[in-house]
Amino acid sequence: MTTIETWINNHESVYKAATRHSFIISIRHGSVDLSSFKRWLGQDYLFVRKFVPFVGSVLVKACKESDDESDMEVILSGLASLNDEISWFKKEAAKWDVQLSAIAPLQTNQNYCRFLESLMQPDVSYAVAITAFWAIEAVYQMSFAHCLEDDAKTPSELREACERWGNEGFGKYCDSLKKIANRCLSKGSNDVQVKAEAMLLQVLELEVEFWSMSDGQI
Ligand code: HMH
Repeated sequence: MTTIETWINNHESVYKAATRHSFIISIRHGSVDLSSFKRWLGQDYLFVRKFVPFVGSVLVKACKESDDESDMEVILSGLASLNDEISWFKKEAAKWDVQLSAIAPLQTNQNYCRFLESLMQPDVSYAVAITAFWAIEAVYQMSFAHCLEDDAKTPSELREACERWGNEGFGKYCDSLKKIANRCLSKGSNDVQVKAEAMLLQVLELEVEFWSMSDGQI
């Protein structure tokens, strides 16, 4: 078993809470409250704007610390898709009459963004940062792919959002990130492994809270 597989098995309940949250299940059932979807849209736009510099910091760490030059292309493709994502959020917000410039980050979103900032510090190793990057992307991939399964009743006007993260190409990209993370972790010291596992748990908890915030539960 890979390091990440072992950790997912060890933390199955929080992994499930993050990837099968009631907000996602409500999209999949077609019962989602549209005000929740709009709240998610506005808050996630703000999150993604903070996620870009974090991914930039992972790219810088890869250039300095990676022993495989192909890592750069994978991370760069992630940045390219974030560029498309920002345009998509703007277009989607216009479609739903959500005024992005008027939105302030809610507390849960602020907490998550502060966590991203802490991971941008130079003393955080590449192995820890790339594991966080994979986890953040993988939660969205797993969640939204669930809304596109054959028996899902996802409303047609929400399918495009689900397809952004639930499509096969995004799945392959997440697999590439996972492979890089596992390679770095297997070469990492015990200290790096302990830090990375704790960080993975924090990501999963923050993702659960982000969904709950979107759903208006907190
Ligand atoms: C909160 N987690 C959150 N927002 C996102 N857009 C992603 C993960 C994946 O990009």
